Amino acid sequence: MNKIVFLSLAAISVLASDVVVIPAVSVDATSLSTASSDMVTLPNATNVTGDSASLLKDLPGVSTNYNGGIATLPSIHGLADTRVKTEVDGMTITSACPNHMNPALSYVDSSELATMEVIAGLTPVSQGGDSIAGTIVVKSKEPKFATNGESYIFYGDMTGFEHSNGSATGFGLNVNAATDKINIGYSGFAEKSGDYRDGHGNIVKDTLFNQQKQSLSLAYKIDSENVISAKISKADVFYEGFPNQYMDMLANGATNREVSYKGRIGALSIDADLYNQNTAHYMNKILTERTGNMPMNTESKETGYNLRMSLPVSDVHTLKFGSDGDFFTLDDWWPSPTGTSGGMGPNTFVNINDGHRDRIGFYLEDDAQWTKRFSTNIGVRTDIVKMNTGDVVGYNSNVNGTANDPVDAAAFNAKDHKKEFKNYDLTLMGKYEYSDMGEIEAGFARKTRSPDLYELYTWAGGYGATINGPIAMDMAMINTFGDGAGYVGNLDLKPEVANTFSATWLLHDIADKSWHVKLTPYYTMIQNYIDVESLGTATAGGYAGIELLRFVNHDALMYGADLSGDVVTWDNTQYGKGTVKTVMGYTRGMRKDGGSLYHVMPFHAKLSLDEVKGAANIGLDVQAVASKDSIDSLRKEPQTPAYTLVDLRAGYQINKSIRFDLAVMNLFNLAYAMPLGGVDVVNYTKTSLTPIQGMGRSVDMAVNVKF
Ligand SMILES: [Cu+2]
Repeated sequence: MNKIVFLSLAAISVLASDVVVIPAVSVDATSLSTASSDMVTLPNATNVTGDSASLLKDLPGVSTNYNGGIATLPSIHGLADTRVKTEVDGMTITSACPNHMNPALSYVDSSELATMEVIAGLTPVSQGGDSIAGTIVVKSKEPKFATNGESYIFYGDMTGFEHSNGSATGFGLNVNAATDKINIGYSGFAEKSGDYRDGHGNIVKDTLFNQQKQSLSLAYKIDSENVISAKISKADVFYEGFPNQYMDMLANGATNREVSYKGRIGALSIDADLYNQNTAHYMNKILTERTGNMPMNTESKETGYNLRMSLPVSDVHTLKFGSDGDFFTLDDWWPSPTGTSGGMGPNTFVNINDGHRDRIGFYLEDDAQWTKRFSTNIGVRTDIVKMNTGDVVGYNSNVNGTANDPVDAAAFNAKDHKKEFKNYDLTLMGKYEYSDMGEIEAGFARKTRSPDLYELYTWAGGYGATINGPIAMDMAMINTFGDGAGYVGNLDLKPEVANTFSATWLLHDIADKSWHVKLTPYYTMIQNYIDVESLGTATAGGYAGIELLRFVNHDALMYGADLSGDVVTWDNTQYGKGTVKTVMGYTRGMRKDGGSLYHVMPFHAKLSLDEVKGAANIGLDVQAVASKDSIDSLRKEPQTPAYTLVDLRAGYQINKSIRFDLAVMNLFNLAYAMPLGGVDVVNYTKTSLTPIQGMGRSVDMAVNVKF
């Protein structure tokens, strides 16, 4: 376990990176000698979850946007979703849904993972591309092989968990059998939850979900330095409610295949992945939660590769170079629920017809260790993004005098849809260890993200039609932001380019063991930030009163700082080891021509006390969040009041293989509105713009058995 964690840390030695180690029952933080990385250990089987992105929420620089029960969107320094580079075992998985209900991390459960690492500050180009925020790197457990003359090994673990709030239950199983050459593994995970209750005891409707995942893996150890592996995974969500969307997910099935090679030829290290995912996504309304019928389908096919190489060329320089490509096609269509009568028929509404987004990237990076205390990382990369889409059609030309939407469809079809973006990124940073107790890393990064298919190609309401009730409904179906508004794409969008200046200052005791403090200030100017302009307020139909918005480029500015630290407060045989930890963050984001950016987390701070004695541990977390006063007026983002949550945790390692954990989340059953939850359009009216209420008290239990 330690070795796996250590290896993945060594791969990205950036001062501003942070790691969640899962489940890391036995990992000792001090075994990780790279002072350049922090890690957050989760000595708690209650952290086994199918919503693995939620585990990142306590890392410096990270906050999370509510997105259903199991599709949380991580946000780094106020930039979320497609702006964050997310890599799962070397793969890029793109959301195949106009509301981004199935982002990359929704396909992994934490029980199969070894590490989740976040680079919140400057990102080396080898870890970047087609993103302007930081990078999240998620790695599955590496296969083990029989050693020391054993003919085979058999190992694995299983976790069962239960959360009182929402009556959630889940089960994860990992089994591996290996000889000294071959490892065969199986992982299964199933999880189900009902609607949770808020701090007032009210049920928050449409927060339920039910999912299942399975994977089979095969690894072959060619020799001590070369391993080739293959994995096939099948993930199914049977239902998932989205109270901040007008639609729910009623089915999401994805099949994923991957082949990987990790090894070394002479001095050259190679890390290569080839992958493919097919996704079929279906939205409608969960009828126990809300009424209506509007079938919406999305299908995507994604194929990609990732080739990373590293070669030490002198005592000082190591060259890193490689290429990655991602080839994504998507269809998005809405069959008529009413046939020939009514406004949603007789045609099938074609939202995106054979959309393509193909990206190919190349990078070159120099890691130089000039002296024992001074190192630099300089890199350039280019990404070429080609996009195109076919012709579209609305539900009808004119039924009952409310056409839906021949004018926009004809005008959109008459335009050229083909786009090519040639982007380049640059990273320059240096790290100086100025004493045995302190080091500083500082530099500059230029990063670029091209628009996604929905931002560029969704068309209803944007190409000349007078927006009537049915068109406002079409627009409300496009909303990756949970803000209750309706959106239309824009063929003229340019890629967004972030220019970031950032520094990370790290202080620690001489032994680098008993205390650490890390401060990361940052300042980012974003040219052509993909934001919105108002097309007005819907005046007719079932969506009257909602905001209608078009994606447009705006220049924007973001700045802020993260502070984190930990100190061992006592360590003796009588009381065990006590550690106090803190994480706090402040971010401000604004459009240059006025107004605040959407979904920027207000100032927040968390203080944790952990006590470990022998086989037992207890912990207390206090999380304080300031009121959200900086809001995006274009999206009518609601303000949210300040709140403080208290969680209690306890765990006991019964013997070598069995561990029991208990947590009481939101101990005082506080009622609070989530600052990044979006607006609740299921429990409240569409136009009341009421923020989603957070979860009230929950008693969570988990048992983990290793074998
Ligand atoms: Cu969806």
